[in-house]
Amino acid sequence: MFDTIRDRISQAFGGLRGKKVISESVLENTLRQVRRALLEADVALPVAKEFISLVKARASQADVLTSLTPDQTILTIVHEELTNVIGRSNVPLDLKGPKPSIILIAGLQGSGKTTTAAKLAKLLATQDQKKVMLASVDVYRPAAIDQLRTHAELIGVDFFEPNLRKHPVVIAKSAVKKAVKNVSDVIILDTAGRLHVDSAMMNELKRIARAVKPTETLFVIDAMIGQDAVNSAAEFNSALDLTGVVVTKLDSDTRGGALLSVRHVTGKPVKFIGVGEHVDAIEHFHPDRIASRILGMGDILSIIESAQQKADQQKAKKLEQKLRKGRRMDLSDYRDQMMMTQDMGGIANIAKLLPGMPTNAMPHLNNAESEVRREIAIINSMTPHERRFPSIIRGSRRVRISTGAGVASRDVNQLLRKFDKLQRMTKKMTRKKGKMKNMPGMNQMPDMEDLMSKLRMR
Ligand SMILES: Nc1nc2c(ncn2[C@@H]2O[C@H](COP(=O)(O)OP(=O)(O)OP(=O)(O)O)[C@@H](O)[C@H]2O)c(=O)[nH]1
Ligand SMILES: [Mg+2]
Repeated sequence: MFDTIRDRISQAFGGLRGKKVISESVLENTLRQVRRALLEADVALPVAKEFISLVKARASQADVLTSLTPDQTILTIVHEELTNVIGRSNVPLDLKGPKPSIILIAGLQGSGKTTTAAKLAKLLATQDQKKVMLASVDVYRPAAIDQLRTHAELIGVDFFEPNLRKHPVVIAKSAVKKAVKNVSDVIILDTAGRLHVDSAMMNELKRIARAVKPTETLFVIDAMIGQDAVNSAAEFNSALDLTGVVVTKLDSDTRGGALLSVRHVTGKPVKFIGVGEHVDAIEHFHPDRIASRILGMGDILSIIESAQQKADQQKAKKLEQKLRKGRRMDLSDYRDQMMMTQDMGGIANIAKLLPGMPTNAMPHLNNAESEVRREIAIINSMTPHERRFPSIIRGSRRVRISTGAGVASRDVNQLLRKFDKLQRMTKKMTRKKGKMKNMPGMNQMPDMEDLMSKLRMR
């Protein structure tokens, strides 16, 4: 997904990377390339134009170009504005009203309506434990009903058997009546699609909507169609009171234009994306994550999230409190910090997850990791008293510890020297700032913030 646009944008930013001073003309040139990348990805022209002008206005401010890291500041602005264009934040379905909630699915032929209806049914039934009923008013294609029935059976949700001789509006009403009787939480109404927007289809949809008053009216759009899809989105939006959009087929080799434009064109949030033919292949849409993907920031956010979850927050807090009280960090605290790095999967493993990690950085990271392991072994060989007062470690104690840890005496010395330095540094830091930004011991890790910002520039 988005491979081409990502490559093009990354090329555009290549010229900024690491620059300490960025002139107006370099900025101009970069944004021109970004604009071209967006248009090549089939992003609607007004969307691309507005996006670029917003970025330009913010990036041209003097404090950005003269900031310490103008390249990163500009990329942050681009990320924020791109997120804004595609929707700011995730907007979930609003199913809080009286039951049953009615979800009407509309869209052009083959856009993925029936598949999406089934995917949503499964999502709501399994994740939200809703009692779901699937119904179709697509009387034009006999196979359409069978297709939805099969899905309902496979997922294990209720299915409304329509009377195909009746008009779609009548079927829709009966389906809702059945859902009420059935005490369903949600009924999902699948509709027929046409190749192009035509007034007969739109009238029928409008009549269905008027008859059943849907809680959610979702427009399903095929990401592969590009500009045409965006035009049809505008037409559906003016005919129906859309509450959201589902962009499908994002797993295919799409250029991404529909996804990037549809929010701007309709003013309606993309609520879900379809990422495959399978009934599980649906995701809640998170604009910030998609923006990160497009800007080649990969899944950094997810990585940070999981690292944060794994890090032992309590231990870190305890140490911070201890240091704030003016007490010294000892070697047990240091060991806790080191073990936390290991719990997070090790430095090299974390780094491996980062997209575009330079391969020549790996040996260095592996070294850092084996050093962490060595240091933990050394500290494990000490007595609690030695961990608290490392200055007593000399002569025979040092020999005992190094033998116990299976390392050379100088490794013990090296750790002690390093720890002494660290202790003095943290003392200074806590005294100066009253607040610790970087946890001691973590300085062994590559500076993650720096690393991330470098990776963002790739
Ligand atoms: N790769 C991929 N294929 C999808 C996705 N969603 C739907 N499809 C496929 O697209 C084709 C059309 O999907 P349907 O759900 O039948 O589309 P529809 O809008 O109901 O079509 P009509 O009822 O004929 O208007 C099927 O082959 C689906 O498997 C998706 O997210 N990814
Ligand atoms: Mg269908």
